[in-house]
Amino acid sequence: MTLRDIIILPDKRLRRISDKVDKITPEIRTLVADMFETMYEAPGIGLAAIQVAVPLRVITMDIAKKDDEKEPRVFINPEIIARSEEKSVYEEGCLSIPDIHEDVERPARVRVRFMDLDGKIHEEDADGLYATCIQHEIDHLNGVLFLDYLSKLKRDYIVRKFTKAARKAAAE
Ligand code: GNR
Ligand code: NI
Repeated sequence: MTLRDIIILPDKRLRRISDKVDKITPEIRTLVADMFETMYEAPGIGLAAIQVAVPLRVITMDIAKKDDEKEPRVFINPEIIARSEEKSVYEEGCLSIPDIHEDVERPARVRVRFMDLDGKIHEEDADGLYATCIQHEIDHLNGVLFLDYLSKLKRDYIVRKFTKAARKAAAE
């Protein structure tokens, strides 16, 4: 397994729409193993492949509490097939936007269809943190960031801050 670099705002690749996986190849298995290593090391509760610069519809997740047993989950070509009317607000963060945490309102419950590493299709109902996280990750596959749900004022402020930091880092 290999730790991969996580790309950070304002990297334009975060706005790409990721491609469907049409076959579980050894490369996909390696990608998933590397994503788990990278996600646990960060640490984060979810990771989309585009965050390690791979534009494929692959997500890793583990929302188990810190001292509980690990619950690694893989979602390939995930789709939200139903959303609740009811909303919930959760304070979100993103490994590609470090140190920014803001409240985001999303559907409280979703039904998700996805493929596992054996090519088997599953459907699951998600609520709570699972619902928030799967929506956040599927957004990444569509080039959407949690920033997009904030006011334009907040979003512009955060993007500017990261753009300045990147410019400064490049000049050093
Ligand atoms: O680690 C993460 N925590 C988190 C907290 C609230 C809502 C969503 C997330 S996902 C984030 C990791 C990440 O950036 N995944 O794309
Ligand atoms: Ni994220």
